[in-house]
Amino acid sequence: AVTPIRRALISVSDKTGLIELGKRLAAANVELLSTGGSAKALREAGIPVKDVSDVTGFPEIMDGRVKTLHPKVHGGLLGRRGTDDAVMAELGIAPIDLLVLNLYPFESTVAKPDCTLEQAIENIDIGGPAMLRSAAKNWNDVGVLTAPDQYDEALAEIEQHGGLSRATRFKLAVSAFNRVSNYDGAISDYLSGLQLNDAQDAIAGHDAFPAQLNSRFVKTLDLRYGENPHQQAAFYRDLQPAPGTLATFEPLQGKELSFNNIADADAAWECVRSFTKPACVIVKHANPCGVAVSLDGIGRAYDLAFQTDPTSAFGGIIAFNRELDGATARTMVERQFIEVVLAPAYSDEALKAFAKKGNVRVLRIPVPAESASVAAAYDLRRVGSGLLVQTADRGMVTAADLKTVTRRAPTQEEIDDLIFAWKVAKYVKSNAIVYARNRQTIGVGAGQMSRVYSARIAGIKAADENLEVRGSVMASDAFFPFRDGIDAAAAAGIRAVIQPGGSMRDAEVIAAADEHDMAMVFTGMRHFRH
Ligand code: 93A
Repeated sequence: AVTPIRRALISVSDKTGLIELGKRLAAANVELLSTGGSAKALREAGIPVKDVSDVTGFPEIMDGRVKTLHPKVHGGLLGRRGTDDAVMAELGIAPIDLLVLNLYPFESTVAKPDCTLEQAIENIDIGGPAMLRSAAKNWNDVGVLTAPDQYDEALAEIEQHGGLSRATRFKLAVSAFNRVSNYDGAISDYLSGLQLNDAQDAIAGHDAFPAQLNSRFVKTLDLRYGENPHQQAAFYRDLQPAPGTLATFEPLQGKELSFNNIADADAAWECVRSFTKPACVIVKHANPCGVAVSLDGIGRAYDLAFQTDPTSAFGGIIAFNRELDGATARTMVERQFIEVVLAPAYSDEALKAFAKKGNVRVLRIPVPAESASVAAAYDLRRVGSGLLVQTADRGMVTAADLKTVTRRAPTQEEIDDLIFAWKVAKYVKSNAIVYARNRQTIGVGAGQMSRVYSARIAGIKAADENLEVRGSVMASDAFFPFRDGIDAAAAAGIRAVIQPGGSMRDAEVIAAADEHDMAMVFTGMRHFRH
């Protein structure tokens, strides 16, 4: 059943396609009503249009805050043809058969980095969503368009049939409710984010978790497939990504990113940016397989990170926390197959080197000036039909937080290595064991169900690459439940250990370390990562 369209109300912020729409509706003998700016644009194009304020008999007031919130407008949209005819006639409410409306640009306004609260608030549309809801609720009699990309198809239908079909009206109503829902979600997320930022320190409290979570994401990439080729996938970023996070990347060259590339890139990037000195992190299958920090610069850091495990580094995701120079980039492309490179900046020479290997995905992640506050981020994980939500693991210990529990205290050199190994362990899947010496990973044991196996694997890796464990330190992401892990580490030549502590058998574990003349420090903080 096609309902004829005789009157349309046009109120659009995005004026794209407005004139053509007005012309075609006028040509189809549709009477046009419109709000301030839209009416002005139509009139200037010579299209006959009536002001909404003339229909309501009420001017637009308060800088446009109140322009369409009137029974003559909402009655015209909501009146049921047939049922409400008498009351409409009695009160002089003329039916409105088509609403063309797009909302104040809230999302794009708050996406601007310098957006003020006042600007955000002024861009909260009130009358627009109200009209969209009225028209969509009354979809049986009214058509509703919310975006310029819907105009053409609807106009063609109107021109051909004099109105919109029932199926079209229903589809458009659903789309209008979706638009309103997303719009309100964006407002709610934006304002909630401000509230959280004000209370950064209180975030650990449960206040951080609303009764209903409306996290909004915007699609930035359609991916070829998911974790496996038979899965479909896309990448969405937060409506307001925190500065310096992976989601803010700029692709500079390379093949399209894959699902696994993005997951690995996040691990590599988060790990590398936890270091202040020049660092390189190489990730494979979501785990760092080589990490190094070097005061000689990132070129040296890359060499050292690569040395840890060249086999795994093949096809790796490589991240740097400094501008990437030409010499390092040339070494990289000559030495190994690379999936993704991440850095805050690239020299022209570096970009030239990568250009020779066109497939390498080169991503730049702009890093905010220091001390720029990082928005509170939730860590989300789907389970069945539920969602596990926690605040992100921002815990980071410094030398001052370490508690020496053994007779021997770590030397300064050992402390530097312990902190380094601890930072790496935070990004290794549990159970995580990291051996390190001179700010270079010597062996990494990841993702084992028992801690002893992770330790054994770290040792095997070191041996396979002829890396000397003697004199290294060991980090463990969670406490040692028994002394066997310490005994095995001592046998391999480990001199100092960093771990959270807190086991029932801490005394036994400390005694083992003392027997081997090892230094052991407790962090009091655990870094499970699953
Ligand atoms: O400030 S409002 O919330 N108050 C209203 O009564 C109202 N009616 C329509 N914003 C309102 N609108 C919005 O104005 C529409 O959603 C549209 O985005 C915009 C079009 O204004 P103009 O035609 O003056 O450019």
